Amino acid sequence: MPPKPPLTLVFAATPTLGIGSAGQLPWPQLKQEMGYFARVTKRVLPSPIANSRKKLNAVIMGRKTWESIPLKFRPLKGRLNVVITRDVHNEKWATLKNETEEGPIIAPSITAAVEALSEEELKKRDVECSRVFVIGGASIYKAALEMENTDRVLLTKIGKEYRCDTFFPVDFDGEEGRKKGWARKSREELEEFVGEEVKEGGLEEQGVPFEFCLYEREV
Ligand code: FOL
Repeated sequence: MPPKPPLTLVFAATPTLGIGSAGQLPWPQLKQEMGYFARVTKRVLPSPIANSRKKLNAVIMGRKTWESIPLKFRPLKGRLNVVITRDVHNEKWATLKNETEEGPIIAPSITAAVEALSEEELKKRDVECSRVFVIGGASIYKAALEMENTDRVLLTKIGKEYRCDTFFPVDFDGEEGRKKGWARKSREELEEFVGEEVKEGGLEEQGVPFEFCLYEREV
Protein backbone atom coordinates (compact mmCIF):
# COMPACT_ATOMS: atom_id res chain seq x y z
CA MET A 1 0.00 0.00 0.00
CA PRO A 2 1.42 3.40 -0.92
CA PRO A 3 1.64 5.96 1.92
CA LYS A 4 -1.46 7.75 0.62
CA PRO A 5 -3.73 5.24 -1.13
CA PRO A 6 -6.84 6.65 -2.83
CA LEU A 7 -9.86 6.57 -0.51
CA THR A 8 -13.46 5.89 -1.58
CA LEU A 9 -16.30 6.98 0.68
CA VAL A 10 -19.32 4.66 0.71
CA PHE A 11 -22.66 5.75 2.12
CA ALA A 12 -26.39 5.75 1.62
CA ALA A 13 -28.42 8.88 2.35
CA THR A 14 -31.93 10.31 2.23
CA PRO A 15 -32.73 13.36 0.01
CA THR A 16 -31.68 15.66 2.92
CA LEU A 17 -28.46 13.62 3.38
CA GLY A 18 -29.63 11.80 6.48
CA ILE A 19 -27.42 8.78 7.16
CA GLY A 20 -28.27 7.66 10.69
CA SER A 21 -30.84 7.65 13.46
CA ALA A 22 -30.22 6.54 17.05
CA GLY A 23 -27.04 4.71 16.09
CA GLN A 24 -28.64 2.75 13.25
CA LEU A 25 -29.54 3.17 9.61
CA PRO A 26 -32.72 5.31 9.33
CA TRP A 27 -34.57 3.10 6.82
CA PRO A 28 -36.03 -0.40 7.06
CA GLN A 29 -33.62 -3.18 6.07
CA LEU A 30 -32.91 -2.94 2.32
CA LYS A 31 -31.41 -6.32 1.41
CA GLN A 32 -30.36 -5.39 -2.12
CA GLU A 33 -28.79 -2.13 -0.99
CA MET A 34 -26.84 -3.85 1.79
CA GLY A 35 -25.94 -6.63 -0.63
CA TYR A 36 -24.48 -4.05 -3.03
CA PHE A 37 -22.48 -2.51 -0.14
CA ALA A 38 -21.11 -5.93 0.83
CA ARG A 39 -20.24 -7.03 -2.75
CA VAL A 40 -18.65 -3.74 -3.75
CA THR A 41 -16.53 -3.38 -0.61
CA LYS A 42 -15.42 -7.03 -0.90
CA ARG A 43 -14.75 -7.22 -4.62
CA VAL A 44 -11.08 -7.15 -5.61
CA LEU A 45 -10.79 -6.37 -9.31
CA PRO A 46 -8.25 -8.39 -11.25
CA SER A 47 -4.93 -6.64 -11.59
CA PRO A 48 -2.23 -7.46 -14.14
CA ILE A 49 0.53 -7.48 -11.51
CA ALA A 50 -0.70 -10.22 -9.21
CA ASN A 51 1.47 -12.04 -6.69
CA SER A 52 0.66 -14.90 -4.35
CA ARG A 53 -0.45 -13.03 -1.20
CA LYS A 54 -4.21 -12.89 -0.63
CA LYS A 55 -5.71 -9.55 -1.66
CA LEU A 56 -8.36 -7.84 0.46
CA ASN A 57 -9.99 -4.43 0.40
CA ALA A 58 -10.01 -2.40 3.62
CA VAL A 59 -13.00 -0.76 5.31
CA ILE A 60 -12.22 2.13 7.66
CA MET A 61 -14.94 3.10 10.13
CA GLY A 62 -15.52 5.00 13.36
CA ARG A 63 -16.19 3.25 16.66
CA LYS A 64 -19.95 3.97 16.60
CA THR A 65 -20.29 2.53 13.09
CA TRP A 66 -18.42 -0.59 14.27
CA GLU A 67 -20.88 -0.90 17.16
CA SER A 68 -23.85 -0.46 14.79
CA ILE A 69 -22.89 -3.55 12.79
CA PRO A 70 -24.66 -6.68 14.07
CA LEU A 71 -22.24 -8.89 16.09
CA LYS A 72 -22.63 -11.75 13.64
CA PHE A 73 -21.47 -9.54 10.75
CA ARG A 74 -18.43 -7.92 12.37
CA PRO A 75 -15.62 -7.79 11.55
CA LEU A 76 -17.07 -7.39 8.04
CA LYS A 77 -16.07 -10.63 6.35
CA GLY A 78 -13.55 -10.77 3.54
CA ARG A 79 -12.32 -7.24 4.24
CA LEU A 80 -9.60 -5.73 6.41
CA ASN A 81 -11.49 -3.85 9.13
CA VAL A 82 -9.95 -0.70 10.63
CA VAL A 83 -11.76 0.94 13.57
CA ILE A 84 -11.02 4.51 14.65
CA THR A 85 -11.26 5.30 18.36
CA ARG A 86 -9.41 7.77 20.61
CA ASP A 87 -9.49 5.03 23.23
CA VAL A 88 -7.18 2.53 21.52
CA HIS A 89 -6.05 1.07 24.85
CA ASN A 90 -9.52 0.21 26.13
CA GLU A 91 -9.63 -3.46 27.11
CA LYS A 92 -12.66 -4.10 24.91
CA TRP A 93 -10.41 -3.95 21.82
CA ALA A 94 -7.88 -6.35 23.31
CA THR A 95 -10.45 -9.14 23.25
CA LEU A 96 -10.92 -8.81 19.49
CA LYS A 97 -7.68 -10.60 18.63
CA ASN A 98 -5.90 -7.87 16.79
CA GLU A 99 -3.52 -9.86 14.73
CA THR A 100 -5.61 -12.48 13.04
CA GLU A 101 -6.28 -12.04 9.36
CA GLU A 102 -9.60 -10.28 9.66
CA GLY A 103 -9.79 -9.04 13.28
CA PRO A 104 -10.05 -5.24 13.36
CA ILE A 105 -7.00 -2.99 13.32
CA ILE A 106 -7.50 -0.24 15.93
CA ALA A 107 -6.24 3.28 15.15
CA PRO A 108 -6.60 6.68 16.88
CA SER A 109 -7.31 8.80 13.74
CA ILE A 110 -8.08 8.43 10.06
CA THR A 111 -4.50 9.22 9.10
CA ALA A 112 -3.29 6.57 11.56
CA ALA A 113 -5.90 4.18 10.11
CA VAL A 114 -4.48 4.62 6.61
CA GLU A 115 -0.93 4.29 7.91
CA ALA A 116 -1.92 1.07 9.68
CA LEU A 117 -2.49 -0.44 6.23
CA SER A 118 1.27 -0.38 5.83
CA GLU A 119 3.36 -3.19 4.48
CA GLU A 120 4.41 -4.19 8.00
CA GLU A 121 0.89 -4.64 9.39
CA LEU A 122 -0.26 -6.49 6.27
CA LYS A 123 2.71 -8.85 6.30
CA LYS A 124 1.74 -9.99 9.82
CA ARG A 125 -1.65 -10.96 8.44
CA ASP A 126 -0.18 -12.35 5.22
CA VAL A 127 -2.45 -10.20 3.04
CA GLU A 128 -2.20 -7.40 0.53
CA CYS A 129 -4.53 -4.42 0.51
CA SER A 130 -6.34 -3.49 -2.68
CA ARG A 131 -8.96 -0.73 -2.36
CA VAL A 132 -9.57 1.36 0.77
CA PHE A 133 -13.17 2.30 1.61
CA VAL A 134 -14.33 4.73 4.31
CA ILE A 135 -17.71 3.54 5.63
CA GLY A 136 -18.62 6.19 8.22
CA GLY A 137 -19.93 7.74 10.29
CA ALA A 138 -20.38 11.48 9.84
CA SER A 139 -17.21 12.63 11.64
CA ILE A 140 -15.08 10.05 9.82
CA TYR A 141 -16.53 11.06 6.44
CA LYS A 142 -15.82 14.71 7.29
CA ALA A 143 -12.19 13.97 8.17
CA ALA A 144 -11.77 11.82 5.02
CA LEU A 145 -13.15 14.60 2.80
CA GLU A 146 -10.36 16.85 4.06
CA MET A 147 -7.72 14.40 2.84
CA GLU A 148 -6.32 15.07 -0.64
CA ASN A 149 -6.24 11.36 -1.49
CA THR A 150 -10.05 11.02 -1.14
CA ASP A 151 -11.09 10.98 -4.78
CA ARG A 152 -14.28 8.88 -5.05
CA VAL A 153 -17.69 8.57 -3.45
CA LEU A 154 -20.16 5.73 -3.85
CA LEU A 155 -23.48 7.22 -2.82
CA THR A 156 -26.77 5.40 -2.70
CA LYS A 157 -29.52 7.99 -2.99
CA ILE A 158 -32.47 6.78 -0.90
CA GLY A 159 -35.56 8.29 -2.51
CA LYS A 160 -37.59 8.67 0.65
CA GLU A 161 -37.23 10.82 3.75
CA TYR A 162 -36.74 9.36 7.24
CA ARG A 163 -36.19 11.02 10.62
CA CYS A 164 -32.41 11.26 11.05
CA ASP A 165 -30.05 12.58 13.72
CA THR A 166 -26.85 12.15 11.67
CA PHE A 167 -26.16 13.76 8.30
CA PHE A 168 -23.50 13.51 5.62
CA PRO A 169 -21.41 16.73 5.75
CA VAL A 170 -21.34 17.69 2.02
CA ASP A 171 -23.98 17.85 -0.72
CA PHE A 172 -22.13 16.69 -3.85
CA ASP A 173 -24.93 17.96 -6.14
CA GLY A 174 -24.91 21.44 -4.57
CA GLU A 175 -22.61 24.41 -4.99
CA GLU A 176 -20.21 23.31 -2.24
CA GLY A 177 -19.61 19.95 -3.87
CA ARG A 178 -18.98 21.49 -7.30
CA LYS A 179 -16.66 24.14 -5.88
CA LYS A 180 -14.59 21.40 -4.30
CA GLY A 181 -14.26 19.66 -7.67
CA TRP A 182 -16.79 16.84 -7.18
CA ALA A 183 -18.71 15.69 -10.25
CA ARG A 184 -21.18 12.86 -10.83
CA LYS A 185 -20.00 10.13 -13.20
CA SER A 186 -22.06 8.07 -15.64
CA ARG A 187 -23.68 4.72 -14.90
CA GLU A 188 -21.12 3.10 -17.21
CA GLU A 189 -18.23 4.58 -15.22
CA LEU A 190 -19.87 3.38 -11.99
CA GLU A 191 -20.23 -0.15 -13.43
CA GLU A 192 -16.58 -0.17 -14.41
CA PHE A 193 -15.46 0.93 -10.94
CA VAL A 194 -17.67 -1.46 -8.95
CA GLY A 195 -17.22 -4.36 -11.36
CA GLU A 196 -20.91 -5.18 -11.76
CA GLU A 197 -23.98 -4.15 -13.68
CA VAL A 198 -26.01 -1.27 -12.23
CA LYS A 199 -29.72 -1.03 -13.13
CA GLU A 200 -30.72 2.06 -15.04
CA GLY A 201 -33.27 4.12 -13.10
CA GLY A 202 -32.46 2.51 -9.76
CA LEU A 203 -34.17 -0.14 -7.66
CA GLU A 204 -37.05 -0.33 -5.20
CA GLU A 205 -37.43 -2.46 -2.11
CA GLN A 206 -40.23 -2.32 0.47
CA GLY A 207 -41.64 0.72 -1.32
CA VAL A 208 -38.32 2.53 -0.93
CA PRO A 209 -36.70 3.66 -4.21
CA PHE A 210 -32.92 3.99 -4.33
CA GLU A 211 -30.20 4.63 -6.88
CA PHE A 212 -26.49 3.84 -6.90
CA CYS A 213 -24.25 6.79 -7.85
CA LEU A 214 -20.55 7.54 -8.31
CA TYR A 215 -18.85 10.90 -7.79
CA GLU A 216 -15.23 11.72 -8.47
CA ARG A 217 -13.04 14.61 -7.48
CA GLU A 218 -10.75 16.03 -10.13
CA VAL A 219 -7.21 16.58 -8.90
N1 FOL B 1 -23.16 2.31 2.41
C1 FOL B 1 -24.28 1.90 1.79
N2 FOL B 1 -24.40 2.05 0.48
N3 FOL B 1 -25.26 1.31 2.48
C2 FOL B 1 -25.16 1.09 3.81
O1 FOL B 1 -26.09 0.54 4.41
C3 FOL B 1 -24.00 1.53 4.50
N4 FOL B 1 -23.85 1.31 5.85
C4 FOL B 1 -22.73 1.73 6.43
C5 FOL B 1 -21.74 2.37 5.67
N5 FOL B 1 -21.88 2.57 4.37
C6 FOL B 1 -23.00 2.14 3.76
C7 FOL B 1 -22.51 1.52 7.88
N6 FOL B 1 -23.44 0.60 8.49
C8 FOL B 1 -23.40 -3.53 7.92
C9 FOL B 1 -24.29 -2.96 8.80
C10 FOL B 1 -24.28 -1.58 8.98
C11 FOL B 1 -23.38 -0.77 8.28
C12 FOL B 1 -22.51 -1.36 7.38
C13 FOL B 1 -22.52 -2.73 7.20
C14 FOL B 1 -23.41 -5.00 7.70
O2 FOL B 1 -23.90 -5.74 8.51
N7 FOL B 1 -22.86 -5.46 6.57
C15 FOL B 1 -22.76 -6.86 6.17
C16 FOL B 1 -23.96 -7.22 5.32
C17 FOL B 1 -24.69 -8.32 5.89
C18 FOL B 1 -25.97 -8.58 5.06
O3 FOL B 1 -25.84 -9.12 3.95
O4 FOL B 1 -27.04 -8.22 5.52
C19 FOL B 1 -21.54 -6.99 5.25
O5 FOL B 1 -21.03 -8.12 5.15
O6 FOL B 1 -21.13 -5.99 4.64
